[in-house]
Amino acid sequence: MVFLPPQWVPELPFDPPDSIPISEFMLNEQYGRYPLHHARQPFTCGLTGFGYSALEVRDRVDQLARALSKELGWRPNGGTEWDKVIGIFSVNTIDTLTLSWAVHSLSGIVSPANAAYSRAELEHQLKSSGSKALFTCLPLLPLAVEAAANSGIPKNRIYLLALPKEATGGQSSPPEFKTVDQLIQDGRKLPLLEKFQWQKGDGARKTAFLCYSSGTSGLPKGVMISHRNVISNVLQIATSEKPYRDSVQEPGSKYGMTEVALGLLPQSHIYSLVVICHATTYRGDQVINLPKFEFNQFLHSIQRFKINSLPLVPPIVILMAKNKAALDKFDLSSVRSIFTGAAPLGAETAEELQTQHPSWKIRQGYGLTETSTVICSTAVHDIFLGSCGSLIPSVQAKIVSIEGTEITEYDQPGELVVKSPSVVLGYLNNPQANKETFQDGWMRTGDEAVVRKSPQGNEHIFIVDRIKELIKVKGLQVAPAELEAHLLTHPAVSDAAVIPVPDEAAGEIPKAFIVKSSSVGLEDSDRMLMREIQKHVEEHKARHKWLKGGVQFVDVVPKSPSGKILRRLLRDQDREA
Ligand code: AYL
Repeated sequence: MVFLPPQWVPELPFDPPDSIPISEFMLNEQYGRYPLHHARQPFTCGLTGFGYSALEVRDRVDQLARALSKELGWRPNGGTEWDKVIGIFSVNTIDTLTLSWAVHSLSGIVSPANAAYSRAELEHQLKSSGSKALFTCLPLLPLAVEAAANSGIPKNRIYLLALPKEATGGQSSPPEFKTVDQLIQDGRKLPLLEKFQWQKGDGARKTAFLCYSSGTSGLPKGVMISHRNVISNVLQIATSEKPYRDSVQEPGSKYGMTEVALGLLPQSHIYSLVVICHATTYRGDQVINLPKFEFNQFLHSIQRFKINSLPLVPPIVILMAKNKAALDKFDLSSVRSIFTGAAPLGAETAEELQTQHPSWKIRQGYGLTETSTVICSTAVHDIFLGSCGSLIPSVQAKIVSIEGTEITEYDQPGELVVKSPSVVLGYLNNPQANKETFQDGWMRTGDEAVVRKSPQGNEHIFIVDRIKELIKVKGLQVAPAELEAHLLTHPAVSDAAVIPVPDEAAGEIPKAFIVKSSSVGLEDSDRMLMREIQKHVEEHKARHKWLKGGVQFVDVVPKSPSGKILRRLLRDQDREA
C-alpha cells in the first residue's frame, strides 16, 4: 500500500523546473519566490545585525560569479560540473549562500564540510569531492591551509568568508588570502557572464551540492544532490506551509506573511542548507545567523531580533524544556513555532515545553540527506506530539516488513521506503550502495516507522527505531564503520565494533567494543588503555564522534557468517546489561 499526503495538503503549483540552476530559482521572481523588493533581508549576522537585502544578495551573487569565473577559469557553459567543485569549510556566515549560488550560476558544485572536522576529515572530503578551491573563515584558516596542501589545492585557491570581529577576536585576515568581499569588488568591474544554456533535464542530471552521509552502512559517501532535487524540496516545503502562511496573514501585507527564523544549525548540514537557507528565504523570510550555540546568546538573539520560528535539533529543545528559569529571563513572546528534525524528539519533552509555552507550535520534520531533507512534517493545525507529521506534497511512502512485504495496517512497524522528486541522484562512485538504496525510483531509508491516524484523521509517520548502522549525536551523523576503521589503526586494537548508546543530552553517543591485540601485556591497565583509545579518536575525529559512551573490552566481536558485525545484537545486549 502506498501512503500519500493527506487531502488538505495542496499540490505543487507547478512541476519543479529541470533546466535551471538553483541560483536562478532562488533569485528570480518568475519561479514563485517572494518578491525580492518586499522580502526581508535574507541573511543577517546575529552578532552584529548586519546583512544585505534580497536585491543586494542577487547582485552580489552575480558579481561573485564573474570574479570566480576569472579567478578559476570556470564558465557557465564550459566543462562539466565535476571540473567546478568548491569545498566550503566554515562556521555559518551571511555570505555562504551567496557563494553557493555564485558557484551554481557557473554550473559548479558546492561541497560543504562540517566546521568541526579535523584536518584529516576535511582532507578526506576535499579529495573525495575533487574540490578545486576552498572557502574557509579566519578561525579555521590554519587547519584549512594544511588540508588544502595535502589535497592538491594551491594556496592561491583558498579564500576567506567574512566573519565579524566578535567571532574572530578582532584578528584581521592575512593579506595573501583573498576574501569573498574582495572578489565581489573585483567582480563589479568585470564583464557580464554569458547566460547558462541548459538543456531540458540538465537540472535533474547535474549535481549542485555534494554532502556526505553514510547512508544505511559503511563509510560516509558523497551524496549527489541535483539542482532539481533542491528546487523540488523547497517547493514541497513552501507548498505544505502555505495553509499556515495564509492563516497568519499580516493585516495590510499584500504579499502574505513573512517570518524571522533562527539560523543556528550548521549550514554544512542538509537541514540548515535546504530547510533554513533555501526554503525560508524563498518564502521571503529572514534568517538570523549564529556561528555557534551558546545558550544565553541564543535566548538573547531571539529577544533582540524578535525571532518567530526556531528550527532546532532535539538536544536544544530538551535544554529549553529543562531550563524554564533561564527562558523566563528573556522576552520570547515573538516565538510562534519550534521545529525539530534530524533525530527523534520524545513526546514527553514536546509536552513539557508545550505546557510551559501553550502558544508555541511544537513541530517535527523527518528526512535525510538522501531526500534533500524533508519527507514529512507536522502542520500547525494537526499537531500530534511524537509524530514526524504528514507527507509533504509529491511524496509517496511505503512501510515494508523484513520479509519484503508491504504493510497495509496502521501501527505495524516496517522499513520506511519513499519516493519524491527530492530523492537524490545517488552516491558518488559507489554502485553497490546505490543498488542497495535506490530501487525503481524508491529509496530505502533504513528507518523503522509506523503510520498512525491523528485525532484530525490524517495519516502521520512515526519513526520508531533505526534499522541502519548510523549513530545520531546531536542530530549529526556518526558512521560506526568510520570509527571502527580508525580504531583498528591503534596498535592495541585487534578488532572493534561501535554502537549507539542513549544519552539524555545528545540523543545518542558512540560506544566501542574492543578486542585487545596480543601485543597488549597483562600488566597494562584497562583504564589507561581505555583512555588511550578514546584519545586516539579525540586527536583525529570531530568532537561529535568521540567515544563518550565509553570503551568496553571483549574477547570477540560478534559477526555473521559473512563477517558483518552484529551491531544490533551488541546494542540489545548492552541495553540489557
Ligand atoms: P541526515 N525522528 C527520528 N529520526 C530522524 C528524524 C526524526 N524527526 N529526522 C531524521 N532522523 C534520522 O542525513 C533518521 O535516522 O539528515 C534519518 O535516516 O543527517 C537520518 O536522521 C538522516 O540523517 C526536517 C529537518 C529532516 C531536518 C531533517 C534532518 C535531515 C537529516 C527533516 O524537517
